[in-house]
Amino acid sequence: MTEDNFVDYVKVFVRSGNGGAGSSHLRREKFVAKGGPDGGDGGNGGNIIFKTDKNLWTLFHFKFKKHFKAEHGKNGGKSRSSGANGNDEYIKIPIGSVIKDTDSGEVLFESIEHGEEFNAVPGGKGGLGNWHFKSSTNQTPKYSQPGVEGTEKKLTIELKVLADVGFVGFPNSGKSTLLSVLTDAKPKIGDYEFTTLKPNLGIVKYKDYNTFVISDIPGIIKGASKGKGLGHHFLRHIERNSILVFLVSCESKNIDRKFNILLDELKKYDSQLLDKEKILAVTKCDLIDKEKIDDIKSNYKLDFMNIDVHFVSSVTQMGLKTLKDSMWKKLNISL
Ligand SMILES: Nc1nc2c(ncn2[C@@H]2O[C@H](COP(=O)(O)OP(=O)(O)OP(=O)(O)O)[C@@H](O)[C@H]2O)c(=O)[nH]1
Ligand SMILES: [Mg+2]
Repeated sequence: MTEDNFVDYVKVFVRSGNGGAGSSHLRREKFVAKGGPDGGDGGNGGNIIFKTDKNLWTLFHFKFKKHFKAEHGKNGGKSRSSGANGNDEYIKIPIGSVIKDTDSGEVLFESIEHGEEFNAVPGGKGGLGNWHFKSSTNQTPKYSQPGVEGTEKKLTIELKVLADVGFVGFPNSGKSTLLSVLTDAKPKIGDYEFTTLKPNLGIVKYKDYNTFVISDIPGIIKGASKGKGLGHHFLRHIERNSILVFLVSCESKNIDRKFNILLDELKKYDSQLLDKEKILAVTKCDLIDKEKIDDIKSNYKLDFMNIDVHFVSSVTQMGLKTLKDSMWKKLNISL
């Protein structure tokens, strides 16, 4: 998936169908002296229905269509014939979409499973035909109800990536490179900060038949939770990850401190993120020798947090097998 195709935020305009009007028809037949009221009911307007589809991965399809209208209900007819209901308008969304009312910000729906439906805007009800209003005092009512108008809404759709494992790290820490060696993904890699501007997803094949999904998000820096760098906009993508892998480059002077900054930024965004299973990967270890690795090991003070620490290199593949084992094990604990 190229970055340009990764659309994770859209605003759409939707309108449900108007209800059809009830009919105020009076029966007129040759041999019936006083034909009674026989106007049928109007049909209901079509609904705006969102449907979750596991074959969609992004909101890219909204790039070209942002206005959706459901069909109006048909008017009622004579002989109590009801007007047809308007067709519903179905809008497909990927799993992990959150639909909000744009004006109030209220969350209306979160899509979790394939096939789920959400009626975001019900169609207007059809009006009743005149025969409903017949009474002892009014045998031939000419009154029938008009249909209720459809409703217009502005909705915002946000996509939270539903990957099993989320990569979290400073810019340039090697997240995208690691994604590219562990999975089939081909993200952009660069020797500069903020190479990744949109999340990337990749699928890991584990021991013959198992698979899991990793998401790589843009780098996080101190102050990200206050909007620094690319800000915290992307942190919502890791809300749904089962486990988090933190990446810190072995070139960092103080690995614990860097790790703690990352934890702190996450905590400021949403403290629940820290309840997830965590792994620390010290990256680019091909750049240092074994002595330096031992030195780092004896200096860091992470043991008390019960964190699995892995020394890895995407270049030499060092530590990647045990990192995969650890991700798989933690995924299966947290499921
Ligand atoms: N020597 C060495 N270099 C690496 C390794 N992994 C990544 N790099 C280099 O580090 C730089 C940054 O790599 P990226 O994978 O783009 O880093 P990132 O964390 O995705 O960066 P952002 O997208 O900017 O947040 C690139 O020049 C990579 O070639 C590694 O294992 N060893
Ligand atoms: Mg990157």
